[in-house]
Amino acid sequence: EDIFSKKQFLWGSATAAYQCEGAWDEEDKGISEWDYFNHHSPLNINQEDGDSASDFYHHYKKDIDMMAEGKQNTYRFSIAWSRILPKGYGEISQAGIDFYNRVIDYCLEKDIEPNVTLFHYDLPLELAKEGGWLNSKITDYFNEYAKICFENFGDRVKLWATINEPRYYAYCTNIVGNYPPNRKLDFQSYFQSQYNLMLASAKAIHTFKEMKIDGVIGIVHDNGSVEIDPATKESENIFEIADFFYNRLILCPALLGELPPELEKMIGIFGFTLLRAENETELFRLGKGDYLGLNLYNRQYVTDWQEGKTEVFHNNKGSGSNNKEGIRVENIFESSFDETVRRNKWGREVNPRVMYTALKEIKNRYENPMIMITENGHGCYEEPDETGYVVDDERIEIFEQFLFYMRKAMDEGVNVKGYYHWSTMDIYSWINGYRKRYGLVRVDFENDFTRTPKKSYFWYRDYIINYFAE
Ligand code: BGP
Repeated sequence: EDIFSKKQFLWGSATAAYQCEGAWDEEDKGISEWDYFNHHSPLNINQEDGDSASDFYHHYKKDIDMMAEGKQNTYRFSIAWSRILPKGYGEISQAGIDFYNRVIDYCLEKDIEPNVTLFHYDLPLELAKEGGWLNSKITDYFNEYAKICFENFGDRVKLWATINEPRYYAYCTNIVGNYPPNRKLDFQSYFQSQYNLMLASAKAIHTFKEMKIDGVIGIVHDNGSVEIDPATKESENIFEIADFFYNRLILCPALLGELPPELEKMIGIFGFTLLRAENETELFRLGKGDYLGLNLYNRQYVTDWQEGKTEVFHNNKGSGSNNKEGIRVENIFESSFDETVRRNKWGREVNPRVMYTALKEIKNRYENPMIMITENGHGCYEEPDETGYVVDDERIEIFEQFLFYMRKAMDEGVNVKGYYHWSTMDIYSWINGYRKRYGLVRVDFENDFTRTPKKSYFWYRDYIINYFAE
């Protein structure tokens, strides 16, 4: 019996290793690029790090208990590559394998289906030193690491994702420059990293199939669904360009098993060169995923290039300013600003309708794939009362709207099999540290990492109960 018929619908929540585990150097864990960045880089603006994070490493039972009590039937988390392979390749850490075995087994004991992501930004430092995602050898390193995970956990884990948000990750590491290795406006590296990430994913998916693991595997894409400002003059052209920039290098390989047919044209427009694998056609064909994981927060609202030099607009500070977020690519296109849409303190659109439009678009353009919403949530500053309880009505309001639009898309035939709220409990936010909170459960980072469920936790629990009662 497969898990989709057993569970009917997967309702859960998600985290990522570096953002919640802590125990950054416990046992023989290797150092990741994020450990190094947060400890040594002057670009770590808030001087926070994930050394202890939410201390999930020692609190995982409590967190999984709370998922179960909250009626969640699945949990998405990632494996820290440097816990399994301290150097990224070579020697395996048994302590690392044991930790994930404990987490997986405890999930299963509580009837929580583990959904494992192999890579969520925390590259082993040794690999970063060898050029990271620009080194063409990385696709084989990743494949080896994936194979070790399949061998060790594939008997119990049925839901897998290779890589989290290759596009957004390539963007932050190469264009915005706020994620290590902090390259700025480096379009060449942006496109090459995406290509290498997709090739790595394809190889791992092929390995998974060859090993005949009983389960499904896919990749997780950030929702970059493109919408055109109605004032745009060359709307068709701009749509094609922006869609390539945000989506197509990921979605075509992931869902169709091939590179986008417009690749050569786009190489001309953006002016980059790609170092390509000789047998790429075969590799991408064999590396098509079983489903798409979609992290859905907002859309990409774009228009024609107006004027001015290439520039990125990214509000890292959470100061509440209402400035445009996005990019201007000189002579090509730029992000637009929609004044009518609500925004969070970080200048990002809070726009639940996009859940519906993105899902419909993917259904219509990519052969109606199986989809899981692997992340969706709302980050904000929060104050608990004296008992530690948080009345997060703002989160609940937005959460409800997102679910409404997801259900509407499902009613219209979009094949959504699961939903994971971001995040299970409060965790480290990559650039904004611990003040930007997403959790259904409050974590008191100053006080023994005490967990207190928020109002949204109970709201979600009741939502799930009602769903199954219908
Ligand atoms: C996604 C990432 C997550 C998470 C989330 C919220 O891009 O996959 O890891 O952090 O965004 O983003 P942030 O923490 O920057 O607000």
